Amino acid sequence: AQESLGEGAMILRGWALADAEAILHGVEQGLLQSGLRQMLTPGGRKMSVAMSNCGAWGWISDKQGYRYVSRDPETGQPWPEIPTLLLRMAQTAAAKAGFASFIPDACLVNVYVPGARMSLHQDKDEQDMGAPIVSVSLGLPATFLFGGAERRDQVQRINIEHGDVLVWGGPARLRYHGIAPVKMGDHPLVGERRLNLTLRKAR
Ligand code: MD5
Ligand code: FE
Repeated sequence: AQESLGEGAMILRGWALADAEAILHGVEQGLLQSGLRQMLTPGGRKMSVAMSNCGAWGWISDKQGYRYVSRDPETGQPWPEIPTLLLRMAQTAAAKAGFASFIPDACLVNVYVPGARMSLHQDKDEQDMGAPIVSVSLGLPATFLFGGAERRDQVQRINIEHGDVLVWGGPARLRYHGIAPVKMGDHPLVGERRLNLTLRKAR
């Protein structure tokens, strides 16, 4: 099933279900090398979401700001590779939403325990705003907050579940968005957490 959320934004319900276990396994392998950490905002506050990355570029935040770096600052090593199945899935989802030849070079791994949230923001640290972002959600459900082009714009609340894939491109690429505090629960495959994998073209 696919639904448009407005121009450039598409939700592919259950698109990752069949591959969820294999994708989870691949991501967990990478986390053994580059572990999860709660990054600091430029203002010095610890984020509630635990993060890591895979791919040639990884997104980090610290007191110096937000940026993409080619090595994990915790290990000094390159980030682990994007699992092949995840990469292919993101490319077919992007193509389905009208973005052919999407070549992600970064995948931010976001892990939410109950109570973790992400406040309203725009993703604007990538060089090519013509490339979409593909987001894969696994585990506990969440309420996605989908705003507009301006912070003050009204926010839609959209329920996102295990296996859902969202593609954000074109006019949706720079819309404000966030995640409401994740509710307690226990997912049979993923446990007491929500994972979100966002595939991006950083450079
Ligand atoms: C999440 N992550 O569920 C979300 C999914 C992030 C982040 O927001 O920055 O790590 S990605 C949702 C997204 C990306 C780009 C544009 C839009 C939404 N949008 O226009 O709404 O952890
Ligand atoms: Fe975002």
